Amino acid sequence: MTATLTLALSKGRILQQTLPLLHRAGILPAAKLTSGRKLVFETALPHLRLVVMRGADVPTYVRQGAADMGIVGKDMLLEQGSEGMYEPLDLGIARCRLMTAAPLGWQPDGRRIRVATKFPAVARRFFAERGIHADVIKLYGAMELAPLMQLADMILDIVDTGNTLRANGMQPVDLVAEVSSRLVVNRATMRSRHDVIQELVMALSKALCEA
Ligand code: PRT
Ligand code: MG
Repeated sequence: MTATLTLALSKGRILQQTLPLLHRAGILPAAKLTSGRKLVFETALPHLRLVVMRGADVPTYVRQGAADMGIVGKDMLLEQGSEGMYEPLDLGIARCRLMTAAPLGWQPDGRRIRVATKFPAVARRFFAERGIHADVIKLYGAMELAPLMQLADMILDIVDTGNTLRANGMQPVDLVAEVSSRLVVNRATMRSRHDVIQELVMALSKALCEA
């Protein structure tokens, strides 16, 4: 009797793009993942269960070993760090970019730049590496609002089509990082359950090739 492994899934748009991948990998949830209030799901595989949670919580669960594996955006890993985890697979889904952006026509004037973002650690690192003095302002909602309201000069946010920026009179400035969703594995689990994990990684990479 082998202990059950837990795979933590990020809900929202990552989950939508994870479902076909799981299906092709033969990981079939016992109930529909996207409806109802259920959070934990058995699968057709006796040794694997799925948990659905906020993407921002996945690294914490996997780092602590409360979940053995996770599927999460690289943006979250860059913000929270990958300590205690391996990142064996780039799933190539939910692709986007972390970018800085500013109102059209905005020019730095030598003063400290105020940057609004949901990714303060990424922002501090990005500006520090460039020797730019930036005051980072952590926000939770629409970043585009901050320059409109003179709370910030720039933002650092996720950009996909650029439509959100354009609709608010802003333009991308610098690429901070390319983002896609990754499979992460708790380091201790990787050692103790190497065979099962390897099998799962293989099944998922095969599913990626078929995509
Ligand atoms: O509530 P919260 O937004 O924090 O999370 P959520 O549970 O709603 O998750 P969800 O569904 O928003 O997914 C978030 C994850 O998806 C991120 O961590 C990324 O890894 C990935 N991802 C991929 C995206 C996008 N594409 C994306 N376009 N996350 C967010 N966006 C948003 C972005 O915030 C911005 O407002 O889309 C807007 C930009 O899109 P364009 O096309 O207008 O440029
Ligand atoms: Mg969202």
